[in-house]
Amino acid sequence: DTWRYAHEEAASEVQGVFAQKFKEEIEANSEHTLQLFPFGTLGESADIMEQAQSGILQFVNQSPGFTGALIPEAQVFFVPYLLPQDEATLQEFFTNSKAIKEMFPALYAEQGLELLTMYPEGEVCMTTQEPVKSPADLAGVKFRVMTNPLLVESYSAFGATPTPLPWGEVYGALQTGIIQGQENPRFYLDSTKMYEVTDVITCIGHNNFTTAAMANKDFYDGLSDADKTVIANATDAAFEYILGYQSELGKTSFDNILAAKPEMEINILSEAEREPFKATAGPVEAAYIEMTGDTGEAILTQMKADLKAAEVATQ
Ligand code: 6CS
Repeated sequence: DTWRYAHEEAASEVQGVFAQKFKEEIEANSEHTLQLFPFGTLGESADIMEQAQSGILQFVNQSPGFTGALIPEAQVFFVPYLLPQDEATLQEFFTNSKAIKEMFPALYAEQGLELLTMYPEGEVCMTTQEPVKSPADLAGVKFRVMTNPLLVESYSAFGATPTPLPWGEVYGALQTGIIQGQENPRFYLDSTKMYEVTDVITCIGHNNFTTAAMANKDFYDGLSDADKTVIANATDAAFEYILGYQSELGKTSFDNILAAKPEMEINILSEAEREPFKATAGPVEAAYIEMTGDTGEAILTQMKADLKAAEVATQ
């Protein structure tokens, strides 16, 4: 059969490279072919999710930033400073997390989705027009966030005026001044040329961009065991590949940006400067629990245990 797979980025970006690897593995090990639809070819993130839920698409890659509007518990990835910056710990977490492997699949299943894997895309940093050294510098800044309520909560706590927008509107909104800031992983600030429409990059270590690959559940449940094995193996291969790929990519992003725009200001805030941002973690976590109740709290507790285990395993 021909299976259709849509994702939220360009073919050459992290989600595109993951999808390409997945496709190669499926096609090398089965009679099936995969047709890939990069960002823009079938609409915004919300559109491709609808298409996957309705079965027009067999596979979709969507970040919790958008899935959080559908599965409130997925917003846990926007509790600031929950995920570590240490690369080895982070990779160990994504490889073995019980929250991801054993708890999230049931929540995705309720939405007609078979969760295949979650993986990291790199450290998230802000880009703005003016320097950001403290939450006070974000006062009055209309800051674009992905469309989920907890991210709105989080950027309010950072002092900004959060403005949820689909990705396709971000560049133009920065250009025309409707918004004055946005956040994304390092590589994406480079590949999407955010430096053309903002002047300052600020890293406060508050998050790593998480994304997820999934299948339409009815489609998946109807597959033979052999096909399910092919999909599981292709997922593992793409996951393994992307861990190293995205890590390497993130290391050169700022050099590329400075080469394209030498006057770009890049500020990595110090531990002391990060303190007031870190202080928002408690209240945002409380807002998350209020939004998601016992299921959300159980996931948060498990994630913290997984993160602890990952830290111990990589020491
Ligand atoms: O900010 C966004 O909306 C986008 N960011 C990334 C890194 N991937 C896709 C997503 O749509």
